[in-house]
This record gives sequence, structure tokens and C-alpha cells, in this order.
Amino acid sequence: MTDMKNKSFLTVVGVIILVFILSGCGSSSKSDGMDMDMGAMTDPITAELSWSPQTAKVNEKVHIQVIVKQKDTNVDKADEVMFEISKEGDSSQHEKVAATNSGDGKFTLDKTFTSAGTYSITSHVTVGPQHTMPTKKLIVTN
Ligand SMILES: [Cu+2]
Repeated sequence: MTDMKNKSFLTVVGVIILVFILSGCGSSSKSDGMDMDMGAMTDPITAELSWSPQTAKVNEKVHIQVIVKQKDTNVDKADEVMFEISKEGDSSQHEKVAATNSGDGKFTLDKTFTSAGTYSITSHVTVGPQHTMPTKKLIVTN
């Protein structure tokens, strides 16, 4: 009986690990993934997502930016920065766009929304073996 329990426990652990691997945004990591000390020795990266104006208007440009830092240093050589934009309640409006590297740790995207609603914006930031992806809600009004 304990054998059976152990087996199902291992299966659960296996599934959890698999989910973690699959949720890595499909970005190819340049590290071999087995280098345990890499992550521990490197300071974690942070990504600060913001935009202006705070509340957007239909057909008016919104300036989206994410500032990438490692400790207190701006990271201007991120491997990949993508903005994922989706509209709540409308699965047809979903896109993933590469950000423009504006230098000094700033990655930007100018976006004009053509319909009012609540949008979810995620900035996917990859720096070496690290990945961070803050999400915020943007409201677009008429
Ligand atoms: Cu991501």
C-alpha cells in the first residue's frame, strides 16, 4: 500500500515540475539549467512596469515601459523583453510584441488601443537564466 502512495506522490511531484517547465514562457534559456550556483550567485532582476497616461483613451497613444534592474543597476542588455497585451473578456484581442530597447534599462512600446475596456499587460523579461513577468491592468475609456 505504501508503495502505491509513494508512486502517486511522485506522479504529483512530476506533474508540478512539468507545469513549472512549461510555464517558462517557451523562451529558450541559454544556461543548461543544471548550473545551480548561477542563480544563487546572481542578484535577482526586477522589472518595473508602468505607462502613461495612467488611464488611456481610445485611439490615443499609450507609452508603455518596463525598467529592468539588477540590484540597483539598470540592465540595458536584457536577452528578451516582450509585452503581452490581452483584453479581458475578449480572447480575440491578445498579442505579444517585442519591446524597443530605449537604453539605460528602459524597454518601451507605444500602443494605441482601438476599443474601450480593461486590458491586462504583462512584461516578460529574460536576463540570462532569469525570467520575471509582472502583470498590471490598464483601463481604456472612450
Ligand atoms: Cu514571462
